[in-house]
Amino acid sequence: MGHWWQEQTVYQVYPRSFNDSNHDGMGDIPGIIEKLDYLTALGIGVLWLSPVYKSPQKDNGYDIADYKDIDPLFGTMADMDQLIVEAEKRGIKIVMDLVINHNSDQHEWFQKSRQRIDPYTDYYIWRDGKDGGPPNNWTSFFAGEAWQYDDMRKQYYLHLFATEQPDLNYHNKAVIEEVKDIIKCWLDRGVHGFRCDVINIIFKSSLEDGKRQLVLKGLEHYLSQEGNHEILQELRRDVLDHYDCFTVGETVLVTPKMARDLCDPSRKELDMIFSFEHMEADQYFVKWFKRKFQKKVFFETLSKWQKELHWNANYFENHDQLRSVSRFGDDTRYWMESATMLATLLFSLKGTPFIYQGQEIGMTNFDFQSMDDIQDVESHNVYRFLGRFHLPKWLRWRMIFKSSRDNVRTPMQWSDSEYGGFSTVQPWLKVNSNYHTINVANQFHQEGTIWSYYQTLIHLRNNDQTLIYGDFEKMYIDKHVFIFRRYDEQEAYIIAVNFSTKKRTISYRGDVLISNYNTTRFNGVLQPYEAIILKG
Ligand code: TEU
Repeated sequence: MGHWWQEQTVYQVYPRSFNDSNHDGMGDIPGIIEKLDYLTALGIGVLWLSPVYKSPQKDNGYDIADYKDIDPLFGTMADMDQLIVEAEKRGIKIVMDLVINHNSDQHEWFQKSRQRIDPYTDYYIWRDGKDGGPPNNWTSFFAGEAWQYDDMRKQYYLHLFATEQPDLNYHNKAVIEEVKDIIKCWLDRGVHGFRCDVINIIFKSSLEDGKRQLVLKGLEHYLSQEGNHEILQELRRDVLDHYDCFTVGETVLVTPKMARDLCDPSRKELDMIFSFEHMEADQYFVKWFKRKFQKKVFFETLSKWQKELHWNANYFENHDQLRSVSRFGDDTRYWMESATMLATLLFSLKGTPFIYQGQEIGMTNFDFQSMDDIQDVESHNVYRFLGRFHLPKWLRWRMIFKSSRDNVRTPMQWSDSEYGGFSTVQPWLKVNSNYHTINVANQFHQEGTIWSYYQTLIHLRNNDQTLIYGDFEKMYIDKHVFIFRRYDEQEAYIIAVNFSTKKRTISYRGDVLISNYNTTRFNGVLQPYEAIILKG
């Protein structure tokens, strides 16, 4: 009926924090291979690998220096080939991260471009300065100006992310040909798709000044431009369509209309996209300004995207976000209940479910003590940037620790042995001190754990056409409760979740397909953080 990538659950591995096999404090590819049986047991069909390419690691691999080589931190190309083969043996398909908006200033193309060596001279976006400053007023996603002056070339280059991540020039056909070649090379090696990093901002239509706005000045010149669509169609037509693979776009600041233009099947661009709107229900304006989690906004937003798109890439966590149990649930008193409730919601929405390593055991946000515990380039840039406005240190620190991406990047908690069983030496980022209680060994194949609940849910969804393909209909939303229906000609389910610490009465009753309270016959009262799927 559909495609394999609609029926499977995708598990995201953040390689540096997954499993360290060679005792250097950094996760690696052989470490992932060791854990493939673990993923099979969970029921995973697709593994998305955050970047393992050669990289100076300024942005943990999202700054690629060679798309066709593996960083020695993570292993070798032989390890990578073995991972693909071993995964395939277990029915797991590998999906790579494709980062093509920018790469690293250490990439050979950039090094040659700085020296105006052809054909690389125009591979990046170089301009002369204006009035003694940068070419325009654009600002970076990582705070501050989006331009860096290069002493060698005596010009500025554009970088929408870190200074060490120069943006590629998509007005240059040669760049598009390079990208096709990279995609082809990985598909030929046996991977089955790509998660495409910030894929809706790759084409800059003009380099005019941006509108006056507080952050991301310049956005209107590069967000989802027509040229962007043309490139995606070309990649699809010339390469992707010749393979059994899928693409999921990471699409920043996307609206439903933009999303449809990117993943409507008839347009042949992307297969699905990650939208961000539901992740904004606990912030004002940008993520650094946190506010109380607005549950109703969260439910309404999820509902809206369910209605607006024919197929969603559903997620509550990834390597840039926070731990969902800490963020949308209650990671102390109702840790188990809220983690399993969130899981039920995720797996009963229409679309492909994506989970992030550690989510299946309810890992929580990190217990940082100071800026020294944080490695992330974005966090450090923003901390410094806010200093320019004389924000006191305590306030800046508060903003960072509440929103830093390092909250989810701490090492995977495998057991209660030292360093959480992730490594035998001090890892690159501290292990959350709750590893003594929250770890895989405590939950793996044990009744009544978050892990086994995920396993059950994955199995349930994998084998239920209605949960996979059924239509979505919103039934009821209030400040705590979200109820919706999934249905097709054969079957109908009512899904109800209670995002509160109090019991809530709803007007539905009936036999339960699954509940995180083991309820079998539902009498209308939802327990704190209870989730149920009702039959019929
Ligand atoms: O993220 C893009 C992106 O929008 C985030 O950086 C976002 O701005 C930030 O995390 C706020 O929540 C992608 C990758 O997922 C991220 O890890 C990279 O740092 C970034 O692109 C640059 O490649």
